[in-house]
Amino acid sequence: MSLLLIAKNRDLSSLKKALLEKDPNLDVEIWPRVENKERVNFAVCWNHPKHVLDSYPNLRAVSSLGAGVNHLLDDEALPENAKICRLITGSLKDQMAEYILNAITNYRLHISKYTDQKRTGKWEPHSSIPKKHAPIGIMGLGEMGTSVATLLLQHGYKVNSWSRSRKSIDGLQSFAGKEELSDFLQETKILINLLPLTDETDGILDLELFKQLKNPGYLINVGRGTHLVEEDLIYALDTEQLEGACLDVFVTEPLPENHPFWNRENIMITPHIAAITPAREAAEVIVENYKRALSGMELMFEVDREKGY
Ligand code: NDP
Ligand code: OXD
Repeated sequence: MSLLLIAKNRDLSSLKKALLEKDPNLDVEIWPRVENKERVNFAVCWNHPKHVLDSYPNLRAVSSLGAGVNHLLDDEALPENAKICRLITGSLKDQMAEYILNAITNYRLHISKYTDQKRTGKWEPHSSIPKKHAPIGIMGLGEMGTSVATLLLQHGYKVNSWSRSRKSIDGLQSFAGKEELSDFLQETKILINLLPLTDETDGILDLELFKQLKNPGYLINVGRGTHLVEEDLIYALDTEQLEGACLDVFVTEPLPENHPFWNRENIMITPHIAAITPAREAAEVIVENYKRALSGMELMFEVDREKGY
């Protein structure tokens, strides 16, 4: 029995080391050097080459090496009977909350304007946006969204959320379902996308949606690149429906050199780093799920294939 790690362009040696520290009896292999494919029962994948899973006949479960699973569910070779799970850890949730708080503070205090001004030696103060004029809307109130909402509420922000089912968190106004999306948007100035990528949410961040925000809105996209219709963002910025955006995920990653986003002062860009699973914590969850998969138990953070998250 063995556990396989598969990722393109990613060094998996520290994860292998952490797994063996957690359980020295594990047999851990790193793709593509796999001795006996029939022995592999559990695979951990991040942007794996499509169809590579075809050649492992005894897979009981496949785990994402992150919180998102769209890269797994997109793969037609995903074994039908294997369970699917994802990696959620305490520090992943903390990192995401810190990233978002920081992005909001940067926007309200105009930090990127001052960074630009420093380049040209310009001394020009800007009035910061008071918290009470910056209601926040979080799309997706799952593991990540809940952590973000909790921190923002602690910092005195007005927070709304939008999800499929209604949530109950002290101080938060929860909107649910398609029929309440417009009401949610009309209550929101700073929009945070933390939805999973599914057929229903692909392309959801478009001009029609931006138009409904309190004007001008601000967008933070940390979900997936294709949630956003990129040309609609440019149009919304040009027509001042949006004042700016902070983007961590893109349709094409790495963001191509000649992409128009690079030259926009009001778009903050980070290279998909909002929250990264630390190897030691990842190992804890993977080992637990590996054991559960071998004994046929329900997995931690198991994914519902029908829902797509
Ligand atoms: P969860 O599965 O825990 O939560 C998803 C949330 O989205 C739930 O609240 C769910 O509603 C809601 N949702 C799903 N579909 C719809 C829909 N059609 N309409 C309304 N609401 C919907 O996901 P996580 O919080 O763990 O992660 C979310 C995403 O964040 C990941 O899929 C990944 O893409 C991204 N991510 C990005 C990272 C980065 O570094 N940039 C790091 C980690 C995650 P309900 O609760 O009612 O089911
Ligand atoms: C994730 C991510 O899904 O890093 O964890 O995007």
